[in-house]
Amino acid sequence: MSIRTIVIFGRRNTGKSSLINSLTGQQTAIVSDIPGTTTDPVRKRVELPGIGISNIIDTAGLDDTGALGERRVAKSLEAMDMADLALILFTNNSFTSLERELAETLKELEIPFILVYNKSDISPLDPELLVDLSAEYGYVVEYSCLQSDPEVAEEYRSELVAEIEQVLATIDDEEKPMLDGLVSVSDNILLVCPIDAGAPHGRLILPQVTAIREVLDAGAVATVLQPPALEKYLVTGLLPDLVVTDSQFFAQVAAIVPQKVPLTSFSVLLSRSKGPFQALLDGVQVLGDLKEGDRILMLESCTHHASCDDIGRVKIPALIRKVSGKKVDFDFISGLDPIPTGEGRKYRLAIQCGGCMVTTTQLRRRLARVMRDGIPVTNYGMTIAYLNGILDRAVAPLL
Ligand SMILES: Nc1nc2c(ncn2[C@@H]2O[C@H](COP(=O)(O)OP(=O)(O)OP(=O)(O)O)[C@@H](O)[C@H]2O)c(=O)[nH]1
Ligand SMILES: [Mg+2]
Repeated sequence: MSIRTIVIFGRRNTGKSSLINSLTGQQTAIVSDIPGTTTDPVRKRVELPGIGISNIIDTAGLDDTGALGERRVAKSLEAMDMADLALILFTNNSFTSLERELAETLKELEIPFILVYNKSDISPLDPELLVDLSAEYGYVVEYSCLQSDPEVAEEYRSELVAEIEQVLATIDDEEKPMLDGLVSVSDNILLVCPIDAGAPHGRLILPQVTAIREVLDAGAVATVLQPPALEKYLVTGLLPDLVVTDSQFFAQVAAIVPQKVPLTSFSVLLSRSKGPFQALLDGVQVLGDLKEGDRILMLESCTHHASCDDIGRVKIPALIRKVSGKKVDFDFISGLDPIPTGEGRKYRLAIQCGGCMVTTTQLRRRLARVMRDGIPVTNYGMTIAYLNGILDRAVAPLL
């Protein structure tokens, strides 16, 4: 199982940093009674009993004010993109619109969360509030970070950790294999892997390596070649059971591979194993209805890879302008840089790269954030297939 990330949210002074220290039994985070002690999100790698190694992200208080405070709040909220689980800390029997809005946002982004009532040693949780919140959100864990009695402290800790463990166990974000259901024993899977100027030195890229490994695991045969060798290979009459090509060569490969041979691309496969497949498939249709001056947001998650960079920044924009015949504008966001929220209306579409270098959770979270702003999303592979008029063929093996 991948390492999980837990993000702690709450107002200033609710004890977010203290909670990390209490859970880990170490003074790792700076704590003080001055509101605003934590200014930037701080990530700690911790070992939690029963859960194992996890990342915990401490954030600045969500009630911070002033120009700088607002920037801190925005930074805290960005940490949601990393969250497998969020803890909403509140104290003093005060669960207001701030906490409610936070809970709403987390629900919309499908991030599970646990309400933690801290400082219960000072003021116990009001039984009526407990009933109300339990009815609305399922459960509230009462906590106290400042316990002189080690046994009581351990009781608090183990109850919260048990709840965290339970919620994490319900998360199902394991990536499906790329070739899930597409390869059987003895199949011949042909992988078209161009080694061009953009290819990394001396190695293949991750989706290619993953596909080869999955073919071998299935007891099938992987045939790997570059586009120029394809025609010669097919002349042998040995028809593959499936062809997977680099998206950039989709048009050329589709023209050569006989219609009866299933054909798809690495990027389309990734859109199924990682992404919200149907949403990406629906989103690509926007390309058929672009208007003059429309803006498209390009999301490039793997900045290290020169060829992705070139596809996202140069080739796809050029192809979209050529096929649509419209003057379309593009904005680019690299890596895991924040996506501007609330500016959705200005984009007709967002196009995500294959996302081979980010986790499924990170990819889905980012796309969910974009979709929440009302922007349809699709990805590089579907875009290239659509613009070449071969989308139906590329997704057919996956339907
Ligand atoms: N009595 C009591 N005090 C607590 C508890 N948890 C934290 N505190 C105190 O509350 C104050 C704030 O704690 P922090 O952990 O710094 O709070 P924070 O939420 O990280 O605050 P910011 O970083 O400013 O947003 C400190 O003085 C802590 O010692 C608790 O459970 N009970
Ligand atoms: Mg703090």
